Formats: sequence, structure tokens, C-alpha cells
Amino acid sequence: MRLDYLTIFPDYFAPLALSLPGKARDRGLIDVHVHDLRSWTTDRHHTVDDTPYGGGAGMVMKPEPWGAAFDELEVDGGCTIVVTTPSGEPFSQALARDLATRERLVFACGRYEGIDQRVLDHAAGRAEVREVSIGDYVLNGGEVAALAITEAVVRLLPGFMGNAESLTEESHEDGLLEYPVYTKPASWRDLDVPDVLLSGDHARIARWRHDQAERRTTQRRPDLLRPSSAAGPGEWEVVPATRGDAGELLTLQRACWLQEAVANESVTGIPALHESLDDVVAGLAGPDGWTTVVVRSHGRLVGAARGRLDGDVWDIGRIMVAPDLQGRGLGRLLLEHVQAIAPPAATSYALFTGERSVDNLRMYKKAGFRRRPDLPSPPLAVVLTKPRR
Ligand code: JD8
Repeated sequence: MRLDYLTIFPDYFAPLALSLPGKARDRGLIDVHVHDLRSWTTDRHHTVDDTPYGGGAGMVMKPEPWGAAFDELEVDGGCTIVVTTPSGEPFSQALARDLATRERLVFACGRYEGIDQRVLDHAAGRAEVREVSIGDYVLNGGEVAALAITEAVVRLLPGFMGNAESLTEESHEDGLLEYPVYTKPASWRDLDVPDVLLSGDHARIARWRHDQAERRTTQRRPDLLRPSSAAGPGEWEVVPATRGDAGELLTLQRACWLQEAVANESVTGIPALHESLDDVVAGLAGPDGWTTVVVRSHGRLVGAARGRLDGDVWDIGRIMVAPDLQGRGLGRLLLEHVQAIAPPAATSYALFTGERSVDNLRMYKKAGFRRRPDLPSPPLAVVLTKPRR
């Protein structure tokens, strides 16, 4: 992954040579370039700011140096420009995973009161632009946020973490906060390590750790456990799934795939009918790479879908609508949404459904998908694909 940083304080990025990013550079996993924005100014004072139109305190960053920088950095060649700003979308582990799929990130780090809005509007015509905030507090500039996002993204790059497995157990990976950790000595200043951890009983240890993680999450971050926000009737809002949706998702998928089983006279070949709650939680947690979205109505989970990147194909799956609400366009809404959230690396879509699922087949054909008998498909199912326009 190539990483470019545009800033008037290039020294802020000296830490990139240290710790994690340092190792990633040595291994050639990342290619870092830090640029001083002033090198794209034309006056002898290297001016990058001016007074705000409409008045008000502070200064605003001028557009010209940014435009010249984007030109020289050739941002048209398929990069993602990450503008760190307090008014950006919230940074999260899910967004970190998404950004980790990019070939190149260009960080635009503002200062003063911010960057002239035309810079972002202009950039959006040349590359994917993500305005991102690392939290609801005010910093003096975008550099610290760019460093934080860099660390969260780089450590997810394939081949970076010695044991990728450890990534799956982390906070925000499975929707729970971390359990407490201990090391030697077993007793320290009259404080002892919990006996369970010295028991060698791995199942009991796993249960204890899970309970601790749930307890901590309930106390400190109940929002992580609350099912995703409810939309009123008619306002079907597709939102990212949370761990708190798992139970209802399991119920909905069993209801929907029972219909599929009846339609296709097969129960055995349908994984969705054989999954446990833990399987659904794991599917939500992210290690399998799925991005899951849900729809609620009256607080009830009535629809869901998911997608993940397989090479340059966006695999779409588990599109489901509550049986009593089918035929009202919710399936089409979910299909449109799950296509729209595909990352730039995806050049086509793929999905499969039961060969006798006539309603599904009609909906997919209407949406531009075409059957692909030439591609391998699960038993009693057909694969459909669609090029990305
Ligand atoms: C970029 C200028 C300072 C912000 C007037 C203070 C991110 N989570 C975050 N908090 N703050 C930032 C951030 C702050 C920035 C810039 C990011 C560029 N400032 C401005 C508006 C109010 N000053 C951030 N990510």
C-alpha cells in the first residue's frame, strides 16, 4: 500500500519510521511519502492560508496549493483521499478494514479553521474522498488523526501481523471490548491473578474471558450491544449491523431459508439453515470479511444483506426479507445498497440463489444480474453475476 501525507507540519510524521509502520516499511508492505504543502505555494512567503469569506475568526487554507499537490501526486490514478476533519464520518474498525483494501491512501491534513470546501469538491471529481473523524473532540489539525488511522489500517495489511489470528480476538473486531489480561507474577502487591487463568482449563478460561468482555462492554459501551437504530414505517433505512442484531438475524435467516428449502425441496444443502448463533456472531465480527447491513421497522429487524470482496468480485449474500413483508421492494432496496457499498476494488458482483427461487431470480434479472451456468455453484443453486458500471 502506498501512503502519501499532505501537511504543513511534515515532522509530525517522523513516528512513521518507528514501531509498527517502521516494520511495515522495512518489509515493503507500505511505501510512505510525506509532503510539505508549502512546496506547492508560489509566493515568497509560502502562504497557505487566508481570511474566511463571510467573516469569522481564524484563517482558512487556500485551495491552490492543494490543487497543485493533487496534480503532482496524480491522484487520478485510483487512490483514496482521506481528509481528516472533525466533521467527518466516524472512524471505526469496520472503516479501517475497508481502507485496508485500498492500493493507495492520500491523507490531506488540514490546519487553521479547515480547508477551502472547493478542494474537497474538486478532489471528489478525481478520486474517492473519505472525510473521517477519529472522535468527538477538537484537535488543532489533521495530522494526529492521520497517524491514528494509519496505524489502525497498516496493522490489518496481509502479512503484517505475525499471527493474523490475534486480530480476530480484538476489541471492536467481535463487537465486544477486550477482556482483562494478566502476566507474571501470579501475585503482585497482594493482588492475585484470577484462579481461572491458572487452571489450564481452556474452555473455562474462554467462558470467563467472554463474560468479562460482555460485562465490560455492558458497563462502558452499552451502545455496542444495543441493536441497530430502529426506522419508522416507510423509512426503511439500511444501517450497518451490530453484534446486538445477531439473535434476530439468526431468526430471520432460518425463516427465509425455510422458504428456500421448500421452494427447492432441499434442506441439507442450505448453510443458512444449519448455522448457530455463534456462527452468525462470527459472520458479523468481520474476520470472514463480510460487511452486513440490516433494516428495521418498528424496532423489528425485517431485512438484511451482506457483501465481501473476493479478488475484484464483490460477493453478495444472505439477502433476506421477513416473509410477511416480501413483495414491497425491500429486497430491491437491500440489493441496491449492498452493491453501492462495494469498495472501488470491486469490478463486478456475484451472488447465487436456489434454481427454483423464481421471485429471487426475477428480482436479480431485473437488477441486471445474469445467470452464469459456466461458473461453479452450490448444489441446486445458480450463480448470477453483474459487471460494475
Ligand atoms: C483536521 C483543522 C482544527 C477544527 C477549528 C480547531 C479529526 N477528531 C478530530 N478532532 N479534530 C480534528 C481535526 C481538527 C482540525 C483539522 C482534523 C484541520 N483543525 C480546527 C475545526 C474547529 N479548529 C479531528 N480527524
